[in-house]
Amino acid sequence: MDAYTPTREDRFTFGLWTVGWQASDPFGQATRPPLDPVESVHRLAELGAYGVTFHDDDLLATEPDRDKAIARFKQALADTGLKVPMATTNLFSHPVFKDGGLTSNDRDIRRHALRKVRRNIDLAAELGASTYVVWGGREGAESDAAKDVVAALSRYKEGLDLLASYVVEQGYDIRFALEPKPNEPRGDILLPTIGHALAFIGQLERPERFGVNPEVGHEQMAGLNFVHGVAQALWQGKLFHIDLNGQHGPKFDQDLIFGHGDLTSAFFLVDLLENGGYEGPRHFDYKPLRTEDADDVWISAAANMRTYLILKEKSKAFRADPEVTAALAESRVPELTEPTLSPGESLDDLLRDNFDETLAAKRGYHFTRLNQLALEHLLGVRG
Ligand code: GLT
Ligand code: MN
Ligand code: MN
Repeated sequence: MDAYTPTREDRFTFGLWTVGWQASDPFGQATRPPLDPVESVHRLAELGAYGVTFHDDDLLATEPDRDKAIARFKQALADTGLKVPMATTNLFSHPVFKDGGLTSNDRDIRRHALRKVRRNIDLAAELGASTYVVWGGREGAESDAAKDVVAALSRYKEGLDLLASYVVEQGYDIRFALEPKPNEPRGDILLPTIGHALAFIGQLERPERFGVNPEVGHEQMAGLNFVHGVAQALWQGKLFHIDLNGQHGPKFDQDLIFGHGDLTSAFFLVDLLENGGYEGPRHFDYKPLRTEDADDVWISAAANMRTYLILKEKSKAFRADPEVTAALAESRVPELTEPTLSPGESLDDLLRDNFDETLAAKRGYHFTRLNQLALEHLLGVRG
């Protein structure tokens, strides 16, 4: 037990598919045996997690009988007190979804996908989940000839509108969180970034029921700044959920442990989440490395939470440091929160300003000093 030991109040959650990943990849077979979801629930509870999340199919990892699998899962939740804040549907593993689920060219498959989501939404509601994630990993194409993207977006909207209406009709306290990803497994995936997803939500019948579930690595695969994307989602009141993990720049989706990729970005992300009004669970969507054995899996799960808590402490120390406060002021960071016009002022009033453009252009912002201070906090040589 130390200051970085997680407790339920930290609200850390894990997908069953994360610790349960058997590590088969396009080039090699599984390196770990299947993991019983019941064991995952118990191990995560012991490590201090708050909850677990799941795809419909994850529950069937070691028990093919759906009713039995659900009963065993429920018992494990009751035994440990672990919550299920989020659930989702697997519309990507089965070969039937090779051209997508809600946007497959095949109409029968789209109807099948809707039935699959509907059934798992019922289970999600029963287990008390308030967020339903939609990651359209197979909703996309490899060839621009193969997909009518305009029609696909209409079908995506149709499917999501139907599901949102269903949730409202049933009286479920569930909101949807769209998870963007630029590519992999499809060559190009629909709703590739946070920005695309936010814009798409505005076209839905019930936009208030939809937000985003951004994932660190997915935005970084697209070369984008994850902290900026999350800030915009927060600003729009759309950060319903978040997938924390690590990634080293634009390459295949690494799903590393949180902080094991771009650490500086992870520091500023924790700082934003802790101070920017995000109240949802801190959900880890990572993959234990393929090189790791069954025991290492739990070391990796713990590492996600520990790293988050260390960064949280670093962020606190950064903000409490008087030198940082002074540097922020010298960099005029707080000045940006001031509206550009004073109350009652108009554009005409600006004409009366006595502004010296040459002088203003000369002033430096001293961001280097500020960034170095952040880095030194992160490296543990201050505070
Ligand atoms: C899949 C994907 C994740 C999504 C999950 C939700 S499953 O592992 O790589 O990013 O969050 O469907
Ligand atoms: Mn990922
Ligand atoms: Mn994810």
